[in-house]
Amino acid sequence: MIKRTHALILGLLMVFILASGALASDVKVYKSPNCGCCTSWSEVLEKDGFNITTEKRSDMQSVKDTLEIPVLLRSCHTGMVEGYVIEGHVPASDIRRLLKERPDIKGLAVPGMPVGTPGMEQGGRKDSYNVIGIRKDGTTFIYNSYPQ
Ligand SMILES: [Cu+2]
Repeated sequence: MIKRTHALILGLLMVFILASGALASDVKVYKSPNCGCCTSWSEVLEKDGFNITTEKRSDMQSVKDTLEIPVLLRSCHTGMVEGYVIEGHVPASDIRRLLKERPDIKGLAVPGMPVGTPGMEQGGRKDSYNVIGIRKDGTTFIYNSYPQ
């Protein structure tokens, strides 16, 4: 009887863990202490339902070196979600699609800091930009394009 109760509790725990995982993904954000647009991007993701933890780093280039983010694709902050690298102002919907489809790639990047990306709003101005997919061998492809 005790064993059955334990099994039931374990089962409920598993359901709870799986359910909470499906609801909110944890994003670890590396940013330099004074980066305002990095914080704005984090807030956009938070509103979209992601759990954000921030690590302030004054050596962002070495963070990107360690994660082997191609130099030409670099931006301000770097995020990590479920093993994927998210470089720069990548829209939440593209991260959701990534986590749903789970391609065997390194991650996504929006190089530079285009105006109109999430966290880079400036009035109504929206520059056109691509979300770049980074394969594990460092080659790239266009994952999505804006405006749509
Ligand atoms: Cu930025």
